[in-house]
Amino acid sequence: MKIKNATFITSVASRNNFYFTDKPLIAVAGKSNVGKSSIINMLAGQNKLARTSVTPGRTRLVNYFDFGEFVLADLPGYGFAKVSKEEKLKWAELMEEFLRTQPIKLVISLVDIRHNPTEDDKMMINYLYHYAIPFSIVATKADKLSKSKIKPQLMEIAKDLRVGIGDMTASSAQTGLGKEAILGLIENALNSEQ
Ligand SMILES: Nc1nc2c(ncn2[C@@H]2O[C@H](COP(=O)(O)OP(=O)(O)O)[C@@H](O)[C@H]2O)c(=O)[nH]1
Ligand SMILES: [Mg+2]
Repeated sequence: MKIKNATFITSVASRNNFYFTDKPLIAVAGKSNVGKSSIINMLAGQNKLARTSVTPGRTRLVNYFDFGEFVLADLPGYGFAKVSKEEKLKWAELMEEFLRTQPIKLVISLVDIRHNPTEDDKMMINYLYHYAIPFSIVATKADKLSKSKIKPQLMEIAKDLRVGIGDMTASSAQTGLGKEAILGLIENALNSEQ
């Protein structure tokens, strides 16, 4: 699948304003700073479509992008240490409502390939199981590991998350590793009956 001209649609802060579209919906989830914006830019073949930041953002927004054949939702990041209990609750409410009500074809769930999944990562996967939403795990920042470490680390993460190795893809927004594989996952999801 080729992405021609992806564009930003809107940012949404409340479950009352989720964006409705006739196009299939793909979502990207993961903790703050894991590389959600970077992977969206990689898939789009653009540098600045989604903002990327060195300092993790606090904003709890769903950002929507039009990718032509589908709409991609960038979900608010989790696991940011400095947020208040209230903000965490707000995040959970927004996320649960999104996963429960939105017609999602696939969630691309990002984890950092260098680390074992956090409790928040596990909670995210539990949400996806709970709502029976198809998902695939993408392990980001693979350029930070030597090539020989990539496969063992993918297996380690798969074990921790209790998923099969076939549900894991390594990626790097720096080298473009994983781009075609992720577009393939999306294409399969768009072609599935669900
Ligand atoms: N080396 C490397 N750095 C990355 C990669 N993806 C993201 N980053 C960096 O990680 C930081 C957070 O990325 P961002 O896309 O903003 O994460 P988000 O908070 O999940 O949207 C930025 O400094 C990025 O440049 C990657 O594949 N490799
Ligand atoms: Mg981001």
